[in-house]
Amino acid sequence: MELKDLRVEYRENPLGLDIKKPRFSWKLVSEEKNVMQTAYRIFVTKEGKTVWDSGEQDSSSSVLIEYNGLELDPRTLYQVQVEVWDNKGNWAIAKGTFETGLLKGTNFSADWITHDFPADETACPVFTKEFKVKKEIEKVRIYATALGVYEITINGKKVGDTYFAPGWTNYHQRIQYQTYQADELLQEKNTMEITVGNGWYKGIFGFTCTPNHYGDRVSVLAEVHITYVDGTMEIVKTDESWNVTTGKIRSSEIYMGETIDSCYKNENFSSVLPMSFDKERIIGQESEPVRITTKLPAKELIVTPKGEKVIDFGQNLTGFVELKITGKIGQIITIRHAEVLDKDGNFYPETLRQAISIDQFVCNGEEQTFLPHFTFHGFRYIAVEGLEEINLENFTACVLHTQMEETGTFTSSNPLVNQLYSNILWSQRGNFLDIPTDCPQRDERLGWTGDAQVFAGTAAFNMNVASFFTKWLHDLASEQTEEFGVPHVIPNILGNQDGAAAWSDAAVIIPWVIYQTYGDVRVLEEQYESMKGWVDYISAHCGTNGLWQKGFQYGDWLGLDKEEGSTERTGATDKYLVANAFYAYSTNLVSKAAYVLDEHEDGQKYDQLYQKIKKAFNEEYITASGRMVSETQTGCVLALYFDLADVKYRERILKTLEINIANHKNHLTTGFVGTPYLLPALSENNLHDLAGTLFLKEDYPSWLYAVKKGATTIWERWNSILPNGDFDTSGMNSLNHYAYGSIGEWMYRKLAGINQLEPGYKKISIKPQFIKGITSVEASFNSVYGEIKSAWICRNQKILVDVVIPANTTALLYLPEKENPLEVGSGSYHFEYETETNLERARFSMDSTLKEILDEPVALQILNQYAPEMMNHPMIEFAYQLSISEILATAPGETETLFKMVIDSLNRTVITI
Ligand code: RAM
Repeated sequence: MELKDLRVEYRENPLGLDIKKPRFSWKLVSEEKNVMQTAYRIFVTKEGKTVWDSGEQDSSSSVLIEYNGLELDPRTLYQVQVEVWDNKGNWAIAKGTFETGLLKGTNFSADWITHDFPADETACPVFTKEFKVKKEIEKVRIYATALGVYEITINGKKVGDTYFAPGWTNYHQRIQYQTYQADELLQEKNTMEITVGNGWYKGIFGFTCTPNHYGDRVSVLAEVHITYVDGTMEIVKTDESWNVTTGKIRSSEIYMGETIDSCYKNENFSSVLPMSFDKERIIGQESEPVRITTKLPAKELIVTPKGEKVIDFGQNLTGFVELKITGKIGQIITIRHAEVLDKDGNFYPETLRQAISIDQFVCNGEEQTFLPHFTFHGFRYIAVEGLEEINLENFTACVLHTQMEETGTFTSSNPLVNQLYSNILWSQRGNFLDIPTDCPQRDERLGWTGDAQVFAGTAAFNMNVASFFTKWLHDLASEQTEEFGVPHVIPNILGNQDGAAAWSDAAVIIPWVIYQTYGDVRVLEEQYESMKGWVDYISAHCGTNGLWQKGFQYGDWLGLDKEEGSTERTGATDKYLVANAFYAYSTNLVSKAAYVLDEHEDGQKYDQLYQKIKKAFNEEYITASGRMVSETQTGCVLALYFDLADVKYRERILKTLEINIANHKNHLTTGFVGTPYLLPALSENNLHDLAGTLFLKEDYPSWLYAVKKGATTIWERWNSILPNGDFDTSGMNSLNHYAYGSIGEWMYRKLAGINQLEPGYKKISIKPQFIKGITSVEASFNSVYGEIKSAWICRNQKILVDVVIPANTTALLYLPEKENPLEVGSGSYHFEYETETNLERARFSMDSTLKEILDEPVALQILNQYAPEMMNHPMIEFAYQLSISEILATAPGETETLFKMVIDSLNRTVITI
């Protein structure tokens, strides 16, 4: 047995940790089966002296164990040693470190400094200081933050490799500082520069593209702590001795892009001005920083019909382009960004709305590498101007996001499904840039609570999102109104907002997801007031019937079931039905959280409230014979999945749902709110086959429709690009919007069958559920205990299942087609047995639409050959969305034989599985 992954607050050997009671986690790794930890002991030492010895604890806890020793000192390195014993008589040890930051309460002694440039100056200020180092250095730490976004260089070298520090928080109450290790950067004579971009603090942001959301002057605060070998220390800090000038970054805005003039030299240094900004708001960095996590080479050079020189990176992404070039002095290269080309193949930046996203580089005649600093773009294509000849090797797309550990994998026998999975992952990468944003490209990029809420479950499979969401939830709580209403975007720059269902419910649902995924109780403790407050807010807005039926709601946002021609975005489901479904759901979660926190009185109180809401919900929204007020997919799904409908109504509601789906020819109509629960509700109510049918639909509207249209990220709308190649023109059409990626959770939980029976996956359930059309799945989730794997193949009358259960956990294995689950401990398991099941799917049937069939080029060939007159028939376009059986109901008999033949030969030739 070995110990791996010793973590302090989810991080490996963290630097600048600003938590008074950090928590330790580790993983047991063993070749043996059924391994459980029987005891642990943690030592924490400082300069060889023990500050905490947990003593030998007979316990299987190995996740998030809280430090309980002497009070931690700021800026201090601690050694951690964990010893573990297992039930097989083994002992193992792991060692690590953490270094504390300033520790909140220990304020910066530096001063905030700013400049007095005229208001119309767009160039980024560069704050500078020269200083000497006289003695031999042992270590150097820099603690810094800014109002704006900043980058530090020492002697021309960038300090650290992170971007967009200090990150976006509710600056009215919280602003993070960062800690950097800079041991190797100092020389005898040093120049330190801190460049500050407008960022979220002062920059142009929000729908209205207005600046100064938090203040109209950027500012910086920094301390360099130099420890010498002789034990003495010196601090260089921002104060009135610094100078300020402007530098090569002549303008920079997150939405608008950046201009770097490498010929620009400014020797006009002026004195800095003091700035007053409450230092009490300063907190340590809470989540992982933003970094360039991948670089993608340029794939193809395209000259568009309009003559634009366009480079395709093959992937819609968030970040910027690095350009290597030896240009002429003063030569200007302009890079514009777009997610997509239009149907004629021209550059199409419309999805960015007013976020013009233009980077400009002015060359200095030397060999140069240009890289923006304080802007990011959502793009797959760039249009390049100012270069006669384009050499693809000189262009690289840098992918930027919060650097979270990727914890999930998923592959299947179906390439379209694999592409969908990739699209979900890329939309998460693209939108987890310091805060969870709705989209990364247009003049929005806001922390919409609803989007984060619906996607959180999937996000937590794909990546370790514990610290990321913890930080954001702290902001959420800090932004709640006096009545505990939750704004719809966090951080909130949209002004006064009251609560809205499913959006504001992020306050309750996301902490619960974090607790369930990582066994993290602290997030519940810290958010408890916020969670309860939100539910109490709703209660205070209820009528005498105990239901919330007034005020603004987003309903089932972008649901397709609205009336024909309606421009309403809230879907057809009664908005208050949605609101009360979430009211009930959140109340139930608050009750559960209360029990976890040993708040039994609250637990009972909210449970009673939950029962009351359920009763009122049934009275208001379901008739005595089981009809729902909104017989929409979302209406039915919420009533079933949130377990709201009385048992006596469930069967009828399920039937209603089934009929609704059939009426839509097995297509979904759900919006943001219903989509995450649609397939789970079917799978959990004996309609898993139907869930599979919906999941694998390839025509509009469906998940795979976008994939077939070439999507490399998840679209905001089911119809972001219409079947004929036109774009949605509502003015709200992002091609990188993770909300509908919420299907990822169902893929992990149902297709791969990976579920937790206890928080943190201390007890696991593996229950793969087959669907027709997928003959194999291989998925894994790296839980806080270690990697869980579930893989299956069902082909040629054989089922093969491979499962890996990490040490220190147990699992229930539900093998497909076997009656009783197996109870197992850790280890790798392989099963092989006979089956009659055939998952190979005849993709086309008489129920397929003409469109679906014609999308296969072979079908077109066959039809053109045998029935050219039909293909030219004026009604053919009208019949596109009709199924073959529907067409046949009105068409002459011999067409039937023809279609049967086409379908048969298609099923023989196109099946890829
Ligand atoms: C749009 C956002 C977001 C959604 C809100 C209600 O502007 O893109 O996705 O949550 O509206």
